[in-house]
Amino acid sequence: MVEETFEAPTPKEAFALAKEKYGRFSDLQLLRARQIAGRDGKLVAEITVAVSESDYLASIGIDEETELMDELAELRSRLERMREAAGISVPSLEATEKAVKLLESKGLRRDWLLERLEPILGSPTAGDEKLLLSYLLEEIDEGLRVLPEDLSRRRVMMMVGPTGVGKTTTVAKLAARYSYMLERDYRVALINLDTWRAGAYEQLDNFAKILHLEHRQPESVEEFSQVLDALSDYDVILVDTAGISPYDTERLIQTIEFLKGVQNREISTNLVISATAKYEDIEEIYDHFSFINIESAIVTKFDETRRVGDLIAFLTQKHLPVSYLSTGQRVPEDLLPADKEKILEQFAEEIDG
Ligand SMILES: Nc1nc2c(ncn2[C@@H]2O[C@H](COP(=O)(O)OP(=O)(O)O)[C@@H](O)[C@H]2O)c(=O)[nH]1
Ligand SMILES: [Mg+2]
Repeated sequence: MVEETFEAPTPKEAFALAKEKYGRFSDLQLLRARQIAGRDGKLVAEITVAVSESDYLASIGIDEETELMDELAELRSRLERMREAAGISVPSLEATEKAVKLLESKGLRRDWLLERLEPILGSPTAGDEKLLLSYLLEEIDEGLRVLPEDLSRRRVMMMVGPTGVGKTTTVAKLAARYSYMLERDYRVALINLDTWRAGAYEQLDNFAKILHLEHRQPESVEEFSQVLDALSDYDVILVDTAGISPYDTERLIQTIEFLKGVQNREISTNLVISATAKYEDIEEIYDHFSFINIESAIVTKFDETRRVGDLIAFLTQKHLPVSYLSTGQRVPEDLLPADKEKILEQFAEEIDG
């Protein structure tokens, strides 16, 4: 079977594209459907179908014989390229392999590394492990993005992410930061959408009382809209949500409903992820939230690990900017606006050590 993915503004249109291409074939199978945020931030629906190899070839106007010939020609040219490479740059490939292995062992992804290395293979840099590493560090530097703090317009900021990652703590830190730690005091209000966990409201409410912050807990989408309207004078509204594990569809759907049901305000969503998480886990969480347009990542528990390769791999691979780093449990001190240097320095140290 051959898998093929179709993209369109809606799942229906994406499926129509697949049917248009393979409709005359009987064994079109729908494998997956999901919505993803495109690079421009717009939502795109993605549908993956499976068709038999012969249908696939027929759909692109190739019968099996021509395909075989093409494959042979491709093999031949690949062999020639390999022979060429073997003649001149066997040692340089060794250095490349070493550098890739080292960075891979620190959490970076092989695919990503090889993609970065492709343009310089065969150059003198590729023959020197040290040069290669500094080249790759620069690539990481370029790939990492930071979303600068911007309070110049009124904002509603929602935290989403798994349970225990530090969403509520981050809301409290940000509330303190915005209301009295910057050059200007901003008017901050809090909204709790975590109606699942007993005590979720109280956890934040104690803090809200100390800082004299408005704190609401709407029970429905309509009420959420009304609360946002009522709080429209506030500079920043911070929204805390229930922790959602990848297996928790019910909560996810409710959070999405809250988010999509609101028409009166733009809400920026921040995915809160732990620096201690493994690449696959972060990716699973990210995919899980693919129905939501994520504006930035807030990285917590930066103090709990020296190993930041998985985090870097995830952020660069998904082109997701970081907005804040949380570096401990203390509220409000342990929070910094995201800083590329800090992440890179830690990574460089790890490579040296
Ligand atoms: N070491 C460390 N602990 C943190 C950090 N952020 C949050 N925590 C702790 O993680 C635990 C869960 O935090 P909480 O905000 O309730 O997570 P939530 O379930 O996502 O709301 C608490 O014990 C926090 O003190 C951090 O940056 N570093
Ligand atoms: Mg919480």
